[in-house]
Amino acid sequence: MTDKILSSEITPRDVYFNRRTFLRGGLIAGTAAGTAVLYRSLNGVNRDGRSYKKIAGVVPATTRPDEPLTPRTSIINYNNFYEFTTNKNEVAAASAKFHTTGWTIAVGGLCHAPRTFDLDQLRALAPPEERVYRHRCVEAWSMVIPWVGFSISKLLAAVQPLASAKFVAFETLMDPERFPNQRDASVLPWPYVEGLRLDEAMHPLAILATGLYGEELPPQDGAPVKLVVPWKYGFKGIKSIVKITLTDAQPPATWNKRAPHEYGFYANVNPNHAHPRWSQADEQRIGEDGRRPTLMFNGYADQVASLYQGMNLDVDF
Ligand SMILES: Nc1nc2c(c(=O)[nH]1)N[C@H]1C(S)=C(S)[C@@H](COP(=O)(O)O)O[C@H]1N2
Ligand SMILES: [Mo]
Repeated sequence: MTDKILSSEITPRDVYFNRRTFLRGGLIAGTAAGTAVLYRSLNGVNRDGRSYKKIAGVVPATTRPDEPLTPRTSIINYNNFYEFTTNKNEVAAASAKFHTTGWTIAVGGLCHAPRTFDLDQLRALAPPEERVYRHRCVEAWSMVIPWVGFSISKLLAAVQPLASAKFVAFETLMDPERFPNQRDASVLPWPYVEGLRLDEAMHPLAILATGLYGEELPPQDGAPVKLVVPWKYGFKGIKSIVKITLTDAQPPATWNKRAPHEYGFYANVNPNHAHPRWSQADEQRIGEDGRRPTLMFNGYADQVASLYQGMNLDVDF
């Protein structure tokens, strides 16, 4: 029985980063700089040279996919975080100096008890739980990530949504001093925003993540707090959240606004609904050879399919 052991303790924290994946990710192979970066990655050194605080009292996961964890080194060195850079291999370095001092999250809108949380108050809402989830990027690569976090339902319950609240809007910090690409509106409209229907946000699988591999979230993964909705494409998982608002109308979502025919508001993982420019039928699991089939709702259909009963998933994609 492994019930009492964190998955992050059973699997080596830093295993070899898959070299081919790294190269495929666009690293300039053959250059001195490229070789140095690859060398440090192969040796499992976090490129920002920092170590992260272990989170105390993490409740081990009770269920997890029967698939190997993606090494921590891969999770923290292959990222999408356009506020820093659009190069997945460069986010770790570009975010190394990012700090979260004095961070607050304002929770308001259609609720009885709007409130601004500092990080201690946020963490006090619920015990930290390990949640081992598949992560499926819309670009057709995937990972298995041992997050630490808690159900967003705990946060929403604390502010007491009004009966008129139907959606939840999320917003990333806007600070071009700390997020250099926010000076360039051609990258994306800033700040990054996302949204969920209230019943989706209330689902127990939807979490606010404050850590991974038993440690506080590194900047490149969305420190200090990131949304994780494992049955949806990764872009719904908005990073570095400062604002959460209950609304009665569907809130704007960054990629959906940018290219509505390519990225829907729902963005549920669906192998039968191709992206206009590529198939979603299979995926590259980082660190694995070959491709594996993509699962409906990313493998969480038993838990979440009922949320979408009666909807046409080709229309509301
Ligand atoms: N603020 C913000 N959140 C973001 C993104 C981003 O560019 N900015 N990228 C998204 C995409 S496309 C993915 S796949 C995941 C990646 O999360 P990870 O780097 O922790 O794996 O973050 C999502 N959240
Ligand atoms: Mo993504």
